[in-house]
Amino acid sequence: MGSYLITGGTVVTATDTVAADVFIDGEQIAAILAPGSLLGAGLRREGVPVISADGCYVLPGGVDPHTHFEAEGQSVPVLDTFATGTRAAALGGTTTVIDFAYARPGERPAQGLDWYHSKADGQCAVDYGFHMMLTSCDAGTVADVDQLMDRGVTSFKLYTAYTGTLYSTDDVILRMLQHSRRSGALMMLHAENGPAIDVLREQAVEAGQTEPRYHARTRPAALEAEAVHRVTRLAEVAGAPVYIVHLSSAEGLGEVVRARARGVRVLAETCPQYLFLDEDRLALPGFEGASFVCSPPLRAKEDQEALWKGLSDRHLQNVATDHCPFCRDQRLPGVDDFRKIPNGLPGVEHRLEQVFHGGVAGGKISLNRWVEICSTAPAKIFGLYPRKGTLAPGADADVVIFDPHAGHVVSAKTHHMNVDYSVYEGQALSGAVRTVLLRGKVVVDDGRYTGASGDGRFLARGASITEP
Ligand code: DUC
Ligand code: ZN
Ligand code: ZN
Repeated sequence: MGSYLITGGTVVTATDTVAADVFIDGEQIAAILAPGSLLGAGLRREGVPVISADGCYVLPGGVDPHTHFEAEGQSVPVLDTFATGTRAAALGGTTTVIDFAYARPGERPAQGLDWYHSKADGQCAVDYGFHMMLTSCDAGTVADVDQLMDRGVTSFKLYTAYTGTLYSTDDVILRMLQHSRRSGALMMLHAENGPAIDVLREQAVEAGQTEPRYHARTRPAALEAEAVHRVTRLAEVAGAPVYIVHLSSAEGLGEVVRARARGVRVLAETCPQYLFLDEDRLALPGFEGASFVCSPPLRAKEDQEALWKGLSDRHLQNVATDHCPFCRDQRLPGVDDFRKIPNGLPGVEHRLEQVFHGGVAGGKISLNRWVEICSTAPAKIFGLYPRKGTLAPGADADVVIFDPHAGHVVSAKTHHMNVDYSVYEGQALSGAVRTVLLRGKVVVDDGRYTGASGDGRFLARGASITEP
């Protein structure tokens, strides 16, 4: 690990946009100074390598707080491993991921965490942490949470959907929120009304409505909004913050906005699929329709506009990918029965570029807000800031050099995720990630991967900043 001087770029953080040079010493940022001043201090004579960022933005590495690598919880396994998925993340400028660990039936969460460490340790191309899914809560779960907090897992996912498997009842959710208030753990909620969805699914199947588009019809936005309302009210009663994962709809967002107006500390993420894709995709014939199944489902075009506004108005804090890819063969058995299609879409590689493209180039958010949404806010919310999420002396030297004038077209032929199709096939993105450093090591050089599996380290996370 040596030193680098990044020159000629515009340094962009959540708060500032300045022409500056970045001096990296070992794994950390050593200094950010006026252009040329570090060279003038004799660094060139000392042989410090210079990376030119002329015409580019220089920003903190992306933090994607929602991925599922090597997950086995659905009917078929996710094919992206920690090695392949994090490599794709690095190529897209994401230098930290937080994946969802879970315990297998009959095991405690601590065993689930051991299992996830055995999958990820030594394999990752970027730094990584874990959330823990809490799915069969009992009297011992509070102690489980405390134990995991001591091991650097400080956020936990509960479900109001998937009755009989992942689902938690309101009493469990309230108790966990009350505990989170005491312990500082952050509860994350998958907010859709599972029992009501079960009724709609049963009725659709009885009526012979089993094509992929009925996946969306049986999970309407009203049932997301209902669950968001309920869990934010429970958080209000508990006096605890709550984080809504993969928020997909204008109606759901409305409940977030109302809860925040009441003073509830609600944080929420949306995902690229809800910003760029709409429910019409599910009506495409055959595999095409099946290839867009995720939960919550894709919504209407108007929802996309509302979500962008939510990001710009700061009611939504993060864009996370919920990367959970399944290939064609894994989806085909569900072409005539949506219940058999595994839920989830690929996307970990494109988030930074997509939010720049749709948000900054699209005139919806500022450069600083882009960095905040993709890096700073998730680092704060998930206990990684200021080590991650900013460019400042002492922060990890996770740096992205982003060329706003370059561009590329997304395609399964050229992406690096281990999945044989892209839901964004043909999307022409303005701007491209050029060079990426992970703790001072160049892992992407001019678009080519130069890192190695095992470059990434486990991140034991601290307490959340819930007012980022
Ligand atoms: N929730 C997720 O977070 N990912 C995949 C499917 C789901 O329901
Ligand atoms: Zn979920
Ligand atoms: Zn997910």
